[in-house]
Amino acid sequence: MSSNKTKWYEDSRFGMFIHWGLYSLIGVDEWIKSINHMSDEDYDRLVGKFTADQFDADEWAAAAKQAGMKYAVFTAKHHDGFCMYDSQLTDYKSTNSPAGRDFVREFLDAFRKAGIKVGLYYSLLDWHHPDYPHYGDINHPQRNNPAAKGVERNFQRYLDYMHGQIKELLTNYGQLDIMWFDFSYPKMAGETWQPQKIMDMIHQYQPQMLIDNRMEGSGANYGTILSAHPSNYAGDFASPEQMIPPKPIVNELGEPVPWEACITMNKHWGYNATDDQFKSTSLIIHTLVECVSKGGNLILNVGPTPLGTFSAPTKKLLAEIGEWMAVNGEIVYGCTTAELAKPEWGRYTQKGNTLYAHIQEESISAFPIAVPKEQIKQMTLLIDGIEVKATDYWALSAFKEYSYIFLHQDVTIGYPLPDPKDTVVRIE
Ligand code: H79
Repeated sequence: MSSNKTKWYEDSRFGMFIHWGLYSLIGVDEWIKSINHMSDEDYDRLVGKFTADQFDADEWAAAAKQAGMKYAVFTAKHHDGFCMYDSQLTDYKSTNSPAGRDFVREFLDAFRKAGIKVGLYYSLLDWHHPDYPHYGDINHPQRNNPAAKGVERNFQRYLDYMHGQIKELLTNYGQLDIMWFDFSYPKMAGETWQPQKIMDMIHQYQPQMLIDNRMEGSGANYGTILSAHPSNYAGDFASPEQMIPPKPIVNELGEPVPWEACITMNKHWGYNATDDQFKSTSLIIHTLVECVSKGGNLILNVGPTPLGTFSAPTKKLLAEIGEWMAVNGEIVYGCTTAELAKPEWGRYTQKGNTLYAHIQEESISAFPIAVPKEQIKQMTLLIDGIEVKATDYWALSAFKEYSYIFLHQDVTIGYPLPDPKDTVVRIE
C-alpha cells in the first residue's frame, strides 16, 4: 500500500537499473555462467581481467540525472556471487581484481552527489558459494551440473554468509534508499531465507529503506504483497519484470500497491557486445507514461561495458529521453492514474486536479478529451507554454460530451504547433 515511506519513490517514477559484473566481460548475458554450465574455474578467470579502466561513476550519475531518473539501483552482487564491493566475508570481490576498487562505494558517492536516490541489488541466488544448493535438491537451472555432484552443502552456512553480507551493506555504506533482492524460485521462497533476520537488520540500521517483493517471489510471482495480510517481508513494491501490467496493481482490498516495471534497453541486463536491438526513444517514453498512468514506476536498465562505460546506443537513448523529460517531465513526477479512462490517442496521468495528456498518435482530427469545456480553465502545451484552447469543433458537434485539443489546426489557434507525437498537454 502507498504510505509516507514510499512517497518519494512513487513521486520519482523513473529510475536507472545498472547491471555490471564479471559477466559484462564476456558480453553475452548476466546468466552466461548458468546458460553455458561454465565451471567456476573458467568463469573465475574473468576476475583477473576486470580492470574497469574507464569506470567513472560521476559520468554514470550525470547520464542518469540528465535522463530525468530520480533513483538508481546497482548490482552489489548478482547471481554469479561476485561482489562489486569490499566484502570482508569473501575474497570473491572487485577489490581483489586488477581494478582493486569498491564499485558500490563509488556508485553510491557519485549518485548521492548528483541528488539521485540510491539502491543496491543483492542476489539471493549465489552460484559461487559452496553452500548454495544449486544442484539437485532444489529446483534450479544448474541442478544437473556434474561438477557439483557429491558435495556436502550446509545451507545454513550460506544463509549466515548472506545475512552477514546484507549487514555489511546496511552498515558500511551510509543511507540506502532501496535494497533490491533477486529472487525466489517457488520452492525457495519466503521462510527459506530466514527473512525475519533480514527484516530485523533493516529495521535496526535502515528503517527508511524500501525493499522489493522478491524474498517471496520473482517477476511473475508477486508473493503476499497483494494479500489483505502481507507478510512483514512482503516488500514495499511489486516488481514485474520485462512486462507492463495490463492495469494498476491493487491488493485484495482493492488498494493500489506501489510497483516498478524493470525493463532492459535492449535484450539483456548485462552488457551484450552484439545486441543492438535497442528500444526506440519513443517506445521508452510511451512505456514510462504507461507505467505512471497505471500507478507504477519504470526502472530502465543499463548494462555498462567491460571497461565501465555506457555504450554509444545507451548514451544516445538516455540523452534523448532526457531531452523529452526536461520539457515534459511534469507528466511523470508525482503523477499517477487519472480518473479518466485511457483515450484512444495516448495516455492521461493526473496530479491532484491537474490532468496531463500525452499524445502518442498522429491524427487528422482534433484529440477528444472527455472533460466538458466549462470545467477546463486552461490547457497548456508543455513544449513551450503555449496555451491551447479547449473547444467544441463544428465538424464534431455531434459529440457534445467531448472537448477537443487541437494541435494541427493552425488556423483555429493562430500559430504553428509541434508535431503532435509525444506532445504533452497540461489540462487544468
Ligand atoms: O537481474 C536481472 C535478471 O538477471 C534477473 N532479474 C533481473 C532484474 C532474472 N533472474 N531470473 N530471471 C531474470 C528470469 C529467469 C530467466 C531464466 Fe533464463 C530462464 C533463467 C534460465 C532460464 C533467461 C533465459 C536467462 C537465461 C536464459
